[in-house]
Amino acid sequence: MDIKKADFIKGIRGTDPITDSDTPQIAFFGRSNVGKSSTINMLVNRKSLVKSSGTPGKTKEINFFNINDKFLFVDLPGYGYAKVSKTEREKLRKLILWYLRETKPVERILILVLDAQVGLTDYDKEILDIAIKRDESVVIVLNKIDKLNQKKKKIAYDSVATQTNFPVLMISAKSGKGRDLFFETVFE
Ligand SMILES: Nc1nc2c(ncn2[C@@H]2O[C@H](COP(=O)(O)OP(=O)(O)O)[C@@H](O)[C@H]2O)c(=O)[nH]1
Ligand SMILES: [Mg+2]
Repeated sequence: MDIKKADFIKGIRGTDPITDSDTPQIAFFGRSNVGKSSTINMLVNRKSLVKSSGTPGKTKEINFFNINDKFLFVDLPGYGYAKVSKTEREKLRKLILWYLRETKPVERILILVLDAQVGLTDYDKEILDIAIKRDESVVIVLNKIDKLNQKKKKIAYDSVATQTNFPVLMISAKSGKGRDLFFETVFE
């Protein structure tokens, strides 16, 4: 996909008209450090549209980006960052669940980003359970596959694919591998 435009619109912490806009939303979920921000930057071919790594403070909001005036990328805060206080973590969890349950976009696809070496955690399963109950579209992305050899990639893929009926893709935000497949799958 040719990205002609990728602009930050705004970050929100609660009710805002943008959540219910009629522009399709592609929303990135996943634990802290799995590479959500890096993945978005790779997909839009920008080095730092989204601030990535080392700045957990930056990700307390749900950030919206306008892509090609056609759809929105939504970067959700990462859940489970160890250095964040329990109260703060609970707040983020509530914000993420609020976006998932209470907002009503006309069209939305959830992208659940996992670290290929870690696979599905309880947090990811909680997100998937809610998505299934709400009949949301989901694509699971196994990131950081540049760190795995062929054999480990297969193990990582099988372990996740046997636990879900959603499409599972393998990508590397670092090398760009899987970018075309991502857009094909999401816009199929
Ligand atoms: N090797 C490798 N490292 C990655 C990849 N994607 C992200 N990272 C690194 O993982 C860390 C967390 O990435 P970030 O995008 O900030 O994760 P986020 O918290 O989910 O948004 C950073 O140090 C990234 O450079 C990848 O595909 N391969
Ligand atoms: Mg991030």
